[in-house]
Amino acid sequence: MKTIYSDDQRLHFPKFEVLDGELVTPFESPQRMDMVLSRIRAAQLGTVLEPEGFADQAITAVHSLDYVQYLQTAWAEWSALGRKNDILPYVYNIRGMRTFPPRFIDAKVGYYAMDGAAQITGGTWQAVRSAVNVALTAQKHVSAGDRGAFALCRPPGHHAGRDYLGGYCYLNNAAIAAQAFIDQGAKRVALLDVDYHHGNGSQQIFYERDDVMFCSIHADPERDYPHFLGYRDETGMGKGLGFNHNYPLALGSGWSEWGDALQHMCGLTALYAPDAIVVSLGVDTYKDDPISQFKLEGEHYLRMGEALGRLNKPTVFVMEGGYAVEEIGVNVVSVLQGFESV
Ligand code: Q9C
Ligand code: ZN
Repeated sequence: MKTIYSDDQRLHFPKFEVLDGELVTPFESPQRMDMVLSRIRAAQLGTVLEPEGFADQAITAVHSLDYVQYLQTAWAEWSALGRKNDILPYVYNIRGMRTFPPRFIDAKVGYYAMDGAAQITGGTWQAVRSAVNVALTAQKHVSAGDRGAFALCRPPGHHAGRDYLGGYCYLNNAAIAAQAFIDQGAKRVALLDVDYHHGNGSQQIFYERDDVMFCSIHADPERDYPHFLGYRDETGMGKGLGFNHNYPLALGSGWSEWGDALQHMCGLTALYAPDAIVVSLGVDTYKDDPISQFKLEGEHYLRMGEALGRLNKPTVFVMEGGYAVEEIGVNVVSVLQGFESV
């Protein structure tokens, strides 16, 4: 299987994040990509390719134009005021407030943010934009006949909604890849999210649509991030009703619970009969993940890949979370090898 990867994705590296009220070194680091790349090479998974370039149109098909322009210009507007630190909101656009798109940078920073875990730095736009190219290049290879391709995206994307960032995410790489299949003529695409956290951005983007089915297995949002979306009763709206499926699991869940949810999700996916599948591949479900509380073990990633492979559809894997840096490479590659083995 081909891997698509760009060094430009290293240009984003915020100085800190908040964990339990404390400033700590960000878990979402460039080092994560090194671990995955070195395992891909050691396991001889396949060639590692640079992304091609793609027009912004593929992005504005799922994100609002004003939001994309904000991401692109935020650092220039911020630093023009003499500011040197990474961009972090000091206000949020909460219930009952004015919701017109603001013009001044400080208002925009709060307006387009879901939380404070997605700072914008001087290199963020270049990294985020190249991650989109990585996802779209993988999509292009699959569209051209590859059975599977791996988009080693960073920063991740599944928490980014139509017009907001959050949870280390800026542009929704997986949603952009799914939409690209549709724009190229696919009738149905399944977006399967196996990251530990609910893919709130992906859910929002496709919530009222029946041409992209969104399914997510994740930590119960009552107890873990993103808290305000990802409950079982969110099943879609309008013509999207019945095309959104959430599997919230209790903290501490292991393979017996997780594997059951996967089996159910794969059953629904087979019935949906998609033309293509996009997998939001987070491996923060691992037992030793520093910010997560599921109990999956190494062998389970192979099982996961086999189950996804048995769906027997053209599949794009898009990297999301996974922070136990020593093991994320092994676990990601196990999923991809499991997929290829069936
Ligand atoms: N105690 C992804 O995995 N902080 N994003 C949560 C929970 C934000 C995770 C802290 C986690 C975002 C792509
Ligand atoms: Zn996650």
